[in-house]
Amino acid sequence: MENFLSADRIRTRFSQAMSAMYQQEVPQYGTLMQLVATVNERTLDADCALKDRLTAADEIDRLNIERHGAIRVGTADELATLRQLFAVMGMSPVGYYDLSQAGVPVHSTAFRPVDDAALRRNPFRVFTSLLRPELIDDPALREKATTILAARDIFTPRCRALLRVHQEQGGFTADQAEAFVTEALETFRWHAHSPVDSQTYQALNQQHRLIADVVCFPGCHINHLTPRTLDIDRVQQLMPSRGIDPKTLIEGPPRRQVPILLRQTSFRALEEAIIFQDGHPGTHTARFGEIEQRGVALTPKGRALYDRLLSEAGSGQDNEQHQQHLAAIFRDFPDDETTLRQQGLAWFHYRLSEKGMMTPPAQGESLDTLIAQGRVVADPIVYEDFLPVSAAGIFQSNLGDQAQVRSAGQASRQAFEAALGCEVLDEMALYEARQQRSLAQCGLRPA
Ligand code: OOG
Ligand code: NI
Repeated sequence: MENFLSADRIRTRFSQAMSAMYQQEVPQYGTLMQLVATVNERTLDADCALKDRLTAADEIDRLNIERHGAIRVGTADELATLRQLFAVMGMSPVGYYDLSQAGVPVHSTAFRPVDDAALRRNPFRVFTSLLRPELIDDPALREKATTILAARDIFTPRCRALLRVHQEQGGFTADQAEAFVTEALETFRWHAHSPVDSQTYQALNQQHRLIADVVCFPGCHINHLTPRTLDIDRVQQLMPSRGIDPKTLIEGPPRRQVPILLRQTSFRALEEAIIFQDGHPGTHTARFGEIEQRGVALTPKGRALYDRLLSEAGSGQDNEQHQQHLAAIFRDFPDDETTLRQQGLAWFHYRLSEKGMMTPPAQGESLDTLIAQGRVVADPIVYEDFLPVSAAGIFQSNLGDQAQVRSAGQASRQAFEAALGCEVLDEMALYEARQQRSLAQCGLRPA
């Protein structure tokens, strides 16, 4: 049916509606967005090479609409329904993240678009965590949490009905898509009224703040949204001047000539007033804002080097010192595109230049020669995923810096996939396939 709205359009409509709602709910997020837009503009003005680069790679247009969000759910049914909801927007579950190692009783995936064209249009991602009730030690409390979760439906009846329509029709008309965005948004809205009594909340909160956050609300409120910045150090520096209190450390790799993976920082979660089911007033700390700077995706070899250097560097108490220390440790990580490419540390997208189109690659010509002659251009492939160690650091925005690290169960990817109703996609396979496709399009044999 050609009069269906594309999944890309629905995703963009949804991510815009989500952003508008969150700016209303958490005005500081709007302030952060403005700051990011200003810094991005200045960075591009000051760096023509970067601007040309992003323009040529078709990255400029997506910059200001680009963001990710995060949610946490309580049951397999909720996760499986979210899978259908995000599928309508062209988003698939990619990657498995075990956060229990960092003392957070959840495991997660990222719903995001996967094909090149969709990523170019709008790479909106939602980091989605599933509570692991088996990590609640007290059996009575575990039972209670499970009962509360089983009784709620975080989706509106109309949303569920529309999901069925989508499955039958294989798409949405413009009107149906509009209704769907409105209904789907309800699942992610903040509720100042908790359907549990204050005692239950206190008990769950004492087990772990995240458990209370998942169990004690009628929906899975969006807990942060994250615009993409071109200069995270600058935004971190400027946040206090806009009345925003950033977390201490920027997570991830240090600042580099060639940015790799993902650097992130956030502001501390707000203390918000809530009313419990028994009428008692209270507060809940869950929602914050975050920024991210994305770099090139690493191959398994590059990732292994990243993981080794990151763990060697450890953590710190002061951002400036920590960044200097990181930079020193990361001297062992090549910092120019040619070496990253030749050593197979990062993924690249290859394309023919105008010269290359006039004189296409012939059999036997090496990639290095073609690049040196300016006939083939290698653009870094942007990392579209998340980092478990950084994610654990971001969860702390919620938990306070002195958060308790607790022992945790085994990673359970199978249990997560059973709840989801399908396997998660392997992000490395996706990057590799993209690189291979681009080589094939240049008329080159995959490396
Ligand atoms: C998710 C934290 C992970 C990120 O950017 O790494 C995340 C959460 O707090 O629910 O969003
Ligand atoms: Ni995030």
